[in-house]
Amino acid sequence: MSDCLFCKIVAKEIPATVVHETARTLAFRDVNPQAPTHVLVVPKGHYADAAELAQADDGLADDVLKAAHAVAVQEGVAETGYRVVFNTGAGAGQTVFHVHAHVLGGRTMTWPPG
Ligand code: D5M
Repeated sequence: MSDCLFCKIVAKEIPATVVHETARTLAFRDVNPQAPTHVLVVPKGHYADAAELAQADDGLADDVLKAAHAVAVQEGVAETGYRVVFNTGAGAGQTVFHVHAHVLGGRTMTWPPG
């Protein structure tokens, strides 16, 4: 999508700090980190949200989840615990409508989330 921020990051039209990449996913640091590790994992193709990603019938959701775990291992937070969050819909706080998994770690997480 030509006007999608994360499509532009995937296309390298907008800079980002990329930390992990596979054939179908890209992971880069969040510009407004909420934890010592805060990385966003996106599919390179455009899906608006987790609901759309869940309907992609080619294992793409698996790829995103596996990339999220690979990022957690790479960042050194897999052992201590990390959180994977898909804000889905404006009412849940989603602001960028290209699906992304937030990978958060490096601090104690509280529950329930706000
Ligand atoms: O999360 C959207 C996230 O995207 C939010 O945590 C900020 C982040 N963001 C916004 N612009 C950028 C750029 N240019 N690079 C990296 N991260 C960015 P949501 O769940 O939609 O609220």
